[in-house]
Amino acid sequence: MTVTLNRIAQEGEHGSAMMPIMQGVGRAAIEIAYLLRSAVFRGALGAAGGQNVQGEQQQKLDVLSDEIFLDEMRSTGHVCAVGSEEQEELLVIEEYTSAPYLVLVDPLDGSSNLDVDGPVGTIFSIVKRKTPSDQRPDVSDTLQSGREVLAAGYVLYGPATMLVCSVGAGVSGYTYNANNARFEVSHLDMKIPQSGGYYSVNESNSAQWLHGMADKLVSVRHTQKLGMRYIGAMVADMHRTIIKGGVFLYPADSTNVTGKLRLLYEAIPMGFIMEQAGGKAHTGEIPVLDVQPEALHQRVPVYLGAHNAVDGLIN
Ligand code: AHM
Ligand code: MG
Repeated sequence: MTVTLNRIAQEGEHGSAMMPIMQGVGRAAIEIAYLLRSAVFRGALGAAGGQNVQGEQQQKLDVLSDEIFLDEMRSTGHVCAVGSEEQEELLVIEEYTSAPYLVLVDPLDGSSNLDVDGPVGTIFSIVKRKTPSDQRPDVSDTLQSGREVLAAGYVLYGPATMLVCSVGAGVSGYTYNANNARFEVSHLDMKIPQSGGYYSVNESNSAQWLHGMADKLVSVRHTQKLGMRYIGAMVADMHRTIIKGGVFLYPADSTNVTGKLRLLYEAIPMGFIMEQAGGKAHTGEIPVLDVQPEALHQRVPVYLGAHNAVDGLIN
């Protein structure tokens, strides 16, 4: 029998509550995957003409993916608000302001790969609201540490579209089967190998890295015999790191002293998945999941990978 995303309902303490939202993520993923495949024919490649809150050029596909994701979260009826990389403010879902959950999302991560038909992804996490259900949800509901996350995951738009997720009871990978329009379980209980694999980082920044990171990386890659791979899309680099081992990092540097990647919708969801896959997720100071968020678009340095590889870089 085909095992689909419905399997999530039987997992862990929060599986049944998370299942409808995961199904919504799955529907958004199918639509975004189709959008990506057909973008060139629909004139949907290229810049949208605006900037997001980080001052980055928005691509048309960033904007369209954001709309799709928000629409599918609305359709679940379980989500009261969405915090997105593409939206400066928290987006309240007016039809369901009393719903129990909020979703944090980077709808189209790695969008600089779009011009070269390279892999991109979606990253998300789900938290329970803190404000009472008869109040309007606000940004304070999003400022929860990774220890309070109920579920998280990512979608990888590669040769196949994969949804990798966790409800806090291990990590499973589902691959989209276009023959029956379903995500079918393809990777059970994903665990990162604790030796070997690759280091993955934008090494062109190494002269600006802080805390002796360039020397530490040379040492770790020699002692642990790591190869090197860098796709430049966090989802694809993380996915390879979980499957092959090693470490993905985006350290602080002299221009970006708090790193580049965003805490709430990049670092925390990926940290949650990495810990659930038996790996380590660290900022260089504390575990990623222990950081108490202060703002929706806050950034942190990240080191995600096998224990030895991460330890060699942060100690
Ligand atoms: P984005 O969310 O604007 O696409 O930026 C995040 C991406 C990550 O996917 C990737 O790890 C990183 O930026 C790559 O940055 P760089 O081009 O500096 O190596
Ligand atoms: Mg991103």
